[in-house]
Amino acid sequence: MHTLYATMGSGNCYKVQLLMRQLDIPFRVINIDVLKGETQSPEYLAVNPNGKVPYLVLPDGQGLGESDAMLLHLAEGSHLMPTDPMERTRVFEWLFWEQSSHEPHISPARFWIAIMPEGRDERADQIAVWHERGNKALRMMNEHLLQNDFLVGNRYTVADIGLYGYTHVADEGEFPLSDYMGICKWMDRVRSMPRHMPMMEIATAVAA
Ligand SMILES: N[C@@H](CCC(=O)N[C@@H](CS)C(=O)NCC(=O)O)C(=O)O
Repeated sequence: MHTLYATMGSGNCYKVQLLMRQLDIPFRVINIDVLKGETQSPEYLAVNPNGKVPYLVLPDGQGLGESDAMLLHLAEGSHLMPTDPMERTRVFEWLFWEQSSHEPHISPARFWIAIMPEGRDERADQIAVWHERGNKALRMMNEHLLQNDFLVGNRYTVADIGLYGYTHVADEGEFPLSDYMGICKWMDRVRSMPRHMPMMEIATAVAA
């Protein structure tokens, strides 16, 4: 069985859980509380020296970091991973873009606004930059989704799961999601996919 080290409320952890649920891959979750600093404990650093979640331990005991590497590994050979070379390249393009131009702005803004609001005031300048850059990313995604039902090949793929992770909670970071009609309609389509489960429900279901 796969073991996922994860923290509640993280889009990076959620997307891996969602993919495993949708592909019916059995897994267990070990909760690591980021807010309590557990990612930096000696015990956790012995598992994952990079000190981040998610971290996936495969059935053969190998460990894997980076949420989007996990998505690509788990989706390989399934209906969620295209076989056409150019479509596969587009999947990589969206997932690399997610980690370089989307998540690094949306995730910290959400963290300091919705999860640790006591740290918000002292980060006002940084939050303004995250808002500017995050909205730039959302505008680009929105333009694409006004013309296409899904990110790659006009069907639901692992790229949609990767981008859904933080996009669907961007409003918690005060990104005006309702202004992005292409994204809103895409999120409805993602939510209508078989075995979809919301972030907090999946965390509770697996922990139970
Ligand atoms: N690029 C990594 C980012 C992982 C990451 O930043 N994880 C955060 C939680 S979402 C974390 O572990 N923070 C705690 C820490 O850095 O100690 C991925 O996609 O998995």
